[in-house]
Amino acid sequence: TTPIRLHDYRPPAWSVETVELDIDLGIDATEVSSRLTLHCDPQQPATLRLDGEGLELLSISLDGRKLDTHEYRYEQSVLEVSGARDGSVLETHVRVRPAANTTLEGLYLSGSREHGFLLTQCEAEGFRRITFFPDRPDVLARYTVTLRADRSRFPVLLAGGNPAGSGELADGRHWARFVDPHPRPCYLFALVAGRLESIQRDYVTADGRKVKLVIWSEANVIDCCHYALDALERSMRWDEHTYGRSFDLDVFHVVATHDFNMGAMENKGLNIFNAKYLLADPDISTDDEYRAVEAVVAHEYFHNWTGNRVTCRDWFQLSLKEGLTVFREQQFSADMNSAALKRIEDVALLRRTQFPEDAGPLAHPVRPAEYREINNFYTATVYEKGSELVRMVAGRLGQEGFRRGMDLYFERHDGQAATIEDFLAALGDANHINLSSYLAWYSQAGTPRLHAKGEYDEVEHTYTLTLSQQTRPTPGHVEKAPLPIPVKLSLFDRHGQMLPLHLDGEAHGTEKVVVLSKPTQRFVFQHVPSAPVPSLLRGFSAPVVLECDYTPDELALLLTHDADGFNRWEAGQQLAMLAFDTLRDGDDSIANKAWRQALAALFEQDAIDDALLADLLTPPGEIEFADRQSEVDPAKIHAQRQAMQHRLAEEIGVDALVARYRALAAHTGAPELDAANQARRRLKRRVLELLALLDAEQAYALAIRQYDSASGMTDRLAALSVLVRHRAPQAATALVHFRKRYADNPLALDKWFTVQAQVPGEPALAIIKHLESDPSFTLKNPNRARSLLGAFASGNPSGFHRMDGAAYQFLAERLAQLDALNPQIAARLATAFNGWQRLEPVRRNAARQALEGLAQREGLSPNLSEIVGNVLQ
Ligand code: BAL
Ligand code: ZN
Repeated sequence: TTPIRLHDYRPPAWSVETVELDIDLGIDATEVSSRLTLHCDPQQPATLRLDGEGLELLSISLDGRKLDTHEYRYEQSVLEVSGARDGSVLETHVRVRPAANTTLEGLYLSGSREHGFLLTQCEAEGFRRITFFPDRPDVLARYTVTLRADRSRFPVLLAGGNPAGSGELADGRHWARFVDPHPRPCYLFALVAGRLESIQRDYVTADGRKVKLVIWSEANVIDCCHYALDALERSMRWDEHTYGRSFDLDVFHVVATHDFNMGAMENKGLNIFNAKYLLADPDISTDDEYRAVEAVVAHEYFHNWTGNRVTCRDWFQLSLKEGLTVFREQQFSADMNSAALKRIEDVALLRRTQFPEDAGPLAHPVRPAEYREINNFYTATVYEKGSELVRMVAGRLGQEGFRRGMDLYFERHDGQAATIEDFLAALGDANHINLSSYLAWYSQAGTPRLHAKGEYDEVEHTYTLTLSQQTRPTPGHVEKAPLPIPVKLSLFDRHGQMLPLHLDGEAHGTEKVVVLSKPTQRFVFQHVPSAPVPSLLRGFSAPVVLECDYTPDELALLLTHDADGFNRWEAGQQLAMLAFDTLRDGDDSIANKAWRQALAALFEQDAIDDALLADLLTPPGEIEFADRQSEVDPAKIHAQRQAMQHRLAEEIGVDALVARYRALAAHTGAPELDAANQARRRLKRRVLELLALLDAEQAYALAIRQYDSASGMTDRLAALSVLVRHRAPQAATALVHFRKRYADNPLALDKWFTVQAQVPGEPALAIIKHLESDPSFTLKNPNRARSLLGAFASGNPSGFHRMDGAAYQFLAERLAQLDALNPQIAARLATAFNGWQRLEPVRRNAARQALEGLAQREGLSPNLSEIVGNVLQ
């Protein structure tokens, strides 16, 4: 296939003003009648062409006249119709086969034939699997949707928009109609039909509109939807308060399904969620999962304005809605929970997922210049880095300025399909600032390296900070332009006190943002009484890799004294990196001592929030360590990281660990969700993990007791995970118990697979193969496939990267099988191979062989072959 290029964008020759869909639902066959009123752009008269994938065309007519076969052509997923003119009405009648659809795009069946329900997923290009349409986001139309079905099999019929009638039909059938007054792109179309239960609540918007909020799920889990309903209400209030945006339909439906490719989908008025991000219950959800539910509910809701009311002109602009909506969710979650912990979590995620993507063969700009398969571009770069770009701009404008800019963005582009230029222009115009220099961040791949060097002049009492930037080449792009990099900074004296900042003759308090926009710049601070320790990139003010020649003592000082929780953690992470780099082959080092001694001191003081302490006690992950190396040996990284933690545990000491564990355990009986209880559970888990490195027997005894007495999933899973990862003698019994206890709970069973898939090292592959024969394992369910194969290949480096390459061959085989069912998920799991070029030679050769073998297979989907082809480059 030839790539689609941003450069080639043309407005649509044909657009659609109104869509009337009449859908006759059945599990095996569903018939879709569509009536489109068409508009032709007089500037570019062309034959009418509509997208349609795998549709069985039953009849077609234009302006009321049935067409003869020579008047249209349906080939290679395009329907060409002759004779259409501006104002024409095209009617088509097609058949689709939901139960046979394993791609989970378009219309498909969730669950069993007997009990399951029908639903849709259209983003990015699934609508063309339901009916013929110009399937591109810049065609906005008004929708009227009528659903018809057997009442006993499909008692609930839902589509996006306001309800506009329902009634009975002959033979036990019924119908329901929905009208959406807001023009929208077809990727936001959705329907749901089946036996579902609901909970609901009335909501009155800030502008006085009554809205009914309804959450739907299968009957057995409806009790797990209350937390999501609360989170939805919090999100709605927050968006009204923070951005002045209210909901705009009479009813807002949210539906949970266990069969979903993504996390959730923001269909207008009918959000559909992967159950993993909607259901919440102490017995099945960990604290992290509760926060994820809140975050995803908010994210999808916020899309109603950033994505739906203002949508994307084309898929290259995907980050216009995704980066911005991730940013809005991050703001919301920071307001609802601890802002520092949220920032730590998000930066850790960025480093674990986006930095490796940006440093390898899959690197692409936040706004890619070309793609073959758009589904492959729902990436950490478009989402997470995209959010960081919005954050930089928002930081530049300040809270009020950003709000002004967003107001203008909505005012200008409501009801339109916009671009990233439009977004930056609105933000800039509202503040009389030209933000176009930030566009380079959107078009240039790769993580910039920010080099910082400080020099203190004892005579002049000046501190000169020299900042320089460099971005390494990415595939196909060698030359890199300098970017505007906002660096938020403070200076500390050697006692850990913040110093007042004087720059260019002006006082700036104790924190200041300087913007590096050239390859190198110098910033001279005056009236600095003594050689300072700079705290740079505070709050992670730009998505870059900071290179600064800190001494271990300087980092230990920041780790101990920085008042900002995020930066404190960051100093600890940098110190851990330094410690790791100097811990060669088991030898100790000064940096290592500094790291563990500073942490042991903090542990003893008991003056830090428990959750922050837990995060401080956690060194960067294996993937982050690997990301800094030019020749990666994952087994060695694992061993070295374990060794560091072992020394840390020794430094704290068995007695202190056990005492702390007991103190925390005494307080964490009930599974309450407040911050203090969550924090205690987080620290308790970390303490248990450290103890397991030092005194396995005692740790296992505590773990099994914690497992048995746990009143919620957080404690239960933490205990199980310690036992399983260490292959403790008690692990087998606990696993059997867990398997039985949660036999009917897919979300809990996913965790059972994942915890075993992440046993480090050599044993992992055999465990995976054994688990595949569990009757509940299936490649057909994306959550299940991810819980085993994804957790192994992407979340267990020392297990996946075996010297003998057997896991590479194994994954390649599974990817080929999965590809035949669900190309999107196969392509996503294949990204586990990213970074193979930097493996040490033995593994590198083995990975290459597996990838080449996979690439040569017949009949791979465009999704999987694009990823495999790119990774192999
Ligand atoms: N739009 C796809 C799912 C999400 O980002 O919300
Ligand atoms: Zn989104």
